Amino acid sequence: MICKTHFPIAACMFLSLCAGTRTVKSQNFKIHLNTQLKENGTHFMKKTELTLYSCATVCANEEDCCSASFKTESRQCDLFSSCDTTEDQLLEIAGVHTIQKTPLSASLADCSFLPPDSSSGVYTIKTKTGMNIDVFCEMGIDNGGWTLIQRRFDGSTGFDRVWHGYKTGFGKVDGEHWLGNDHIYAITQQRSYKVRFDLEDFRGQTAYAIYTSFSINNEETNYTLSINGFSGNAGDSITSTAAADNNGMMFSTRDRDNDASAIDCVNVKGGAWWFKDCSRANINGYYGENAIRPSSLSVHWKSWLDETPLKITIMMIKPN
Ligand SMILES: [Ca+2]
Repeated sequence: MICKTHFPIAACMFLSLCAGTRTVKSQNFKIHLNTQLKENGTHFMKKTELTLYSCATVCANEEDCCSASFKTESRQCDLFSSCDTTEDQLLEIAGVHTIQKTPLSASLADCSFLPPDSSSGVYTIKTKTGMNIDVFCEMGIDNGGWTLIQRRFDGSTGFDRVWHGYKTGFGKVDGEHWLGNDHIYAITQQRSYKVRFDLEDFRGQTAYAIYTSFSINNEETNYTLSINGFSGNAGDSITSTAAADNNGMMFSTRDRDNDASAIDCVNVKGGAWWFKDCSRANINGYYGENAIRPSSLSVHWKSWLDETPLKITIMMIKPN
């Protein structure tokens, strides 16, 4: 159980508990201390519970429970079928605490906010800046909680896009896609993030790379990349060579050459990236097992399999 306290007004926690053989749902809560709701809707259950949190767990497991009150002295846990989330509905009463279910998406700043037993899939996150973004949350790899930035697996989505496409994102979030540089910026401004690349070639070989620090700046800087701290078994194709060190580089697309090369890197690498002169990582290149000539245009990760085309690429982030 993760418990984030924002006393004295409210506490927020995730519950992920097991009660016998019952399926226990996870739920996000707001907890108001020494406060009771004026209107709690229909009272439908009264129980004795040891703690405020076990009372919240009971509410989590009841489909019809929207709010609960817990009296610390008598340990009485009352469940109600509705609730009003406005602050002026609260009465100050010592020793009574109000538990309110809140919509899960309202508190999701990225996929790491999901309870750990959540399924991989599409969720709507809301950034600190108020931006609602549909993202794919990967909950099965490396302890889950990863927010996808990029994914390719069948070549159904073209990645040869202009600036505006990479700015706003393209493809389908539950399929092949680029999340969008404005979205990546909004997410990575919130906390300190790491990034993970998962790669698979057409023979089924897999490898990964993790960088402990990852963020991009805003469009005024052409989404300048900050990345470092490599680990993994794919080798470092992002920062390992001086000529092709992507750290600190601006983003380039077919219609915007912001690289540090005399040539236009997009012409030799395809796709779009934080090219320098140019890049050894090329996950936004041209997709295909055999058809890509020259091979420098292919989807590849040079430090792992040189310019061998890759079948699957995933780029995803999670707070450190
Ligand atoms: Ca250039």
